[in-house]
Amino acid sequence: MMLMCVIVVTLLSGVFCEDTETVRTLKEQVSALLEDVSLLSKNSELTALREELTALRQEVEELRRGNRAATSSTGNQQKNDHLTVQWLATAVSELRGEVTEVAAAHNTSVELQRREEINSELVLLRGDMSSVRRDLEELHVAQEKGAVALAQAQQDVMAVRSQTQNVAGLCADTLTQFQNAQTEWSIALKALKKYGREDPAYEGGRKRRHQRGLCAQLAETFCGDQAHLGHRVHRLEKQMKQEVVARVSALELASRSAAKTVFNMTRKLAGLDKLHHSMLQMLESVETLENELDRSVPDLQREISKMEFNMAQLTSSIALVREEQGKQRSSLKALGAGVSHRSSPDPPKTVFPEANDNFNISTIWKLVQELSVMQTQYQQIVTSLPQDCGAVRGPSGLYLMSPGSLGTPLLLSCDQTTAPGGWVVVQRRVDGSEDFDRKWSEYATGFGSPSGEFWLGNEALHHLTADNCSSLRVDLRDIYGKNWVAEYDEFSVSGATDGYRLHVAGYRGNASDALEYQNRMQFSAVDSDRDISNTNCAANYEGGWWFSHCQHANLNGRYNLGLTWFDASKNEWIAVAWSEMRVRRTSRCDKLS
Ligand SMILES: [Ca+2]
Repeated sequence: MMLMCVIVVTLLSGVFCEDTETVRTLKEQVSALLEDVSLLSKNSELTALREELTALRQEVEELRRGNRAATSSTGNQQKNDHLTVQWLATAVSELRGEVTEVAAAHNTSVELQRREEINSELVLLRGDMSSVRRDLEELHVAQEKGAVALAQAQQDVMAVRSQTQNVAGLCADTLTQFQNAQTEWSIALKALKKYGREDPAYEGGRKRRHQRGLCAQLAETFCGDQAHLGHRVHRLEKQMKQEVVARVSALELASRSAAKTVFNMTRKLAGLDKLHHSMLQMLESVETLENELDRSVPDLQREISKMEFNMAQLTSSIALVREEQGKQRSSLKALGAGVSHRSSPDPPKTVFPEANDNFNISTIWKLVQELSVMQTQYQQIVTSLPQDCGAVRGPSGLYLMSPGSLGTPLLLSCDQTTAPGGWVVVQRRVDGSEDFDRKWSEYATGFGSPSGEFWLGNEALHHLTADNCSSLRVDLRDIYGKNWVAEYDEFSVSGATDGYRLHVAGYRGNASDALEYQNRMQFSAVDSDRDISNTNCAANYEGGWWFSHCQHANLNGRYNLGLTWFDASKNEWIAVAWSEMRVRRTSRCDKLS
């Protein structure tokens, strides 16, 4: 192929030397065609192209020969050359179109190959389909055969039933015949006997013989019939028995099978009933559990918040215990160092004042008298002081007072703003600046400043409330800024000998009656555990209070974590950030007095 194309090009270049540019262009086109042809050389459809190229070569040869013959005639040379070139150009363009077609055919062949693959797969699928169809047809045939056999069996069963009915009818007929024969036989016998007895002299021996012959004939006939009938009846009875036995046994078998099936079905039904019942119960239980869960969710949330609060308190307590242990270790070390440094066992010398010569008895007596006067004046001043803030007519503030039988003046903080006024503020927590983790004696006398955080003192509280004419108002503000109030119509604190026991009654307010849990309890401090708990509540919560087991309310505990009041309505602990306790004499006692 390549060689052929090269020849074509050579011929073209030799013949049309004058039209060199056109020929060059044609050469380039032919080269491009050669490249295309070389790419498609392996394609089987190039045969036609090859043939056309051969034809082209032959035509070119003829042209060459024609040119050589007409060399002399130069008149039409140029015209012929032009025509040839045009023809060649047309041929080349045709050739190119054919090459394009060949390429397209090549692409088509790839597609055809794919189609063939798909076709082969389709053929395989068709084979599978026909196989399946055959199987289905076989199954259909088998089904039809089964249906025919079933119909045949049903027909057989019907025939057997008909035969059985026929046999039964025949048997009944035979029995009827037999009974009729017996009846006739007995009638005949009676007639014979009658004739034999009543006509001994009638017509003589001829008639008697005839009767005897007739009688014998009848007897023979009936006897023969009777035997035949008996035989038939016996045979039928036997057949009937056999059939009946077979039927009965088949029926028994079927009945047993049916009974078994029924039993199984009943058992299954009972099981299903049980299952259904259990399912219903389970559903009910699940619903109940869901309802209980829904109901208990708020309680659980409250418990969780309570536990979180307690956890925080415990964590704080542990940290403080550790801190305290560290302090105690330091103290022990210091004590040990002090003991080791004590080298001289000399006892301390006590200096007693020596008697002055000028200090005589009369001077002492005079001094005692002056002192007595001063004491009387002091008592008068103290007695003239107001006993509580109810007697104060001024605004809120600090006033010197002498509550009850205390006998010593106290600087009390009066609150005239909170209705109805006349409140003695006995406790205040504001910011945790005052240490409330104090001993019994400090709680007895009181500590802190009435203008800030303070505890009035158990002794003062006792004297303020000893006549049981006081009411208590507790004001709280939680860490979220919400205000709470708990008021008690009755409030009193017993004396030191009774452990400053708490008494409250007549609650009202929005903070719940949390003090009731600790009502009638003695006061406890870190060094005086008077609660009913196995632990030391005052030490745990770092503040003195009327603890029981330990607390539902505590306003003297460690600031933030120790300050609590239990809100029973929501079952939640109020995290107290600010608190004030006020005491006021009630109008009830004023009326009594
Ligand atoms: Ca205790």
